[in-house]
Amino acid sequence: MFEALSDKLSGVFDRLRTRGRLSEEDVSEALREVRLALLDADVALPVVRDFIAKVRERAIGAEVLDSVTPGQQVVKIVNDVMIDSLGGAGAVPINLNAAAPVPILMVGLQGSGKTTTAGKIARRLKERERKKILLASLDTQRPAAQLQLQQLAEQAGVPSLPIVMGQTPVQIAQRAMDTGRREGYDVVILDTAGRLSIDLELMQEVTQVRAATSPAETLLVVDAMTGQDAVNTAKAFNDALTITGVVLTRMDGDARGGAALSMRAVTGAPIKLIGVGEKQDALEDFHPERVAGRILGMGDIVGLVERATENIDQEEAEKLAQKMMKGKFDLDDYAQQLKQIGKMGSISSILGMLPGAAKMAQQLEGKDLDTKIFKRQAAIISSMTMKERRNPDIIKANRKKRIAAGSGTSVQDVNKLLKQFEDISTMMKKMGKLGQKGLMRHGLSALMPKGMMPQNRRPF
Ligand SMILES: Nc1nc2c(ncn2[C@@H]2O[C@H](COP(=O)(O)OP(=O)(O)OP(=O)(O)O)[C@@H](O)[C@H]2O)c(=O)[nH]1
Ligand SMILES: [Mg+2]
Repeated sequence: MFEALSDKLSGVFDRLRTRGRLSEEDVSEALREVRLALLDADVALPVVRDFIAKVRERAIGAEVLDSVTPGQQVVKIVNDVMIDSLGGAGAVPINLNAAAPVPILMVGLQGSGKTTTAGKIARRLKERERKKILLASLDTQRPAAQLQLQQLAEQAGVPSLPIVMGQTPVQIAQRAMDTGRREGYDVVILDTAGRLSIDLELMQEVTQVRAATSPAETLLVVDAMTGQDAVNTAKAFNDALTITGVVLTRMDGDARGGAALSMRAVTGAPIKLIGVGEKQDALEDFHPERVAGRILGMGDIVGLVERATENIDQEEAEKLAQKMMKGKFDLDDYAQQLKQIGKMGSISSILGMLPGAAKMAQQLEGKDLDTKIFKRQAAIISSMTMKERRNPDIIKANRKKRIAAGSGTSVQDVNKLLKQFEDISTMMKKMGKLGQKGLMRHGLSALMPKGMMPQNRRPF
């Protein structure tokens, strides 16, 4: 996500930060580069102009240029302006404030990801909010479309409206709402047919469905990979039917970021969710401040902690935190940690969320390095006796040879693991001294990805 843009901007910022003093000229030069980077990322021209003007206005002020760290200040201003263009602080949740069954209408061009997203939202509302969801396909364009939604509904574990051939989209929508009322559903998600381009017929169909159901949300689904086109599509849809929110799909691809950065300014509608893969759990809230952090290479620490908390056993994490604080962390605990990391997903995706680590993540990408290292390390530890795990100091040459043979690795690998473990232990003792607050302040960045997990609490 946003790698190219992030790379370019971090180059500009590195240069800014390392300068002691900044002149107006320096700032202008940096802004020229920011401008080019944004244009390259396919951000709409008026949005770029506005962006640069805002940053310039705030950055040229005497307080910034005369401050001790002008470079940092300028970076912060860019960060603030970027959060604004992405829609301001905080994610905007799906609006369910209406009488049940709450209708949610999915609209968008062909292949943008409406049906997939309908399934993802159904699953999320069911699992996270314990809502009773009904999925209904109003797609009479493609013969298999209604079956596709039925299958997705099965995967999500939610019911779908029985298929009745020959009904019009409006008739299906009405039947869905009737069923929803009669059977006590909380939410009815209406998936419409896409068209290759925005045409009168599509707009009429959607307008009629909307009149018949008064949805609480009209969610426009657009493909982030289409860049400027995504924004133009959104504008056209919004002009014709006033959308209430945008879902940007395929953010897992190499979308350049332009769509995300222009969407709010051009349509006025908030990006509510992003699709980051084909699987049903590949749906994330859109947090402008976190996305800005990722783009500017400052990392998405909160996202990382959330990912960790979703995947890590609460009790395990508590126990571990205790041990850490007391400096009693042994190789057996380390092996547990390796398992937890495995659950969190690939290391490159975790690295991508860490400040300054985006580049490293890219280098790792595709090298299949990810979990192999951890599996190997786990194998090494499992070849140790309990005594060795508790007191790694006793592991000398002979034991190393035995462990390497037992785990199908080399003595060098064993050494590497022991060294890494020692580093972690040293660091943890330091952290223990700093206490829990220090741990959070100094960041997970110091701990990850060597094998430590954050505690199961939000740092903020
Ligand atoms: N990588 C990736 N693929 C996605 C994402 N969202 C959807 N897709 C894929 O995009 C393709 C089209 O998705 P659909 O949900 O069928 O699109 P649609 O808008 O319903 O298409 P029509 O009903 O034909 O208009 C499918 O292969 C999906 O798996 C995403 O966030 N990331
Ligand atoms: Mg569809």
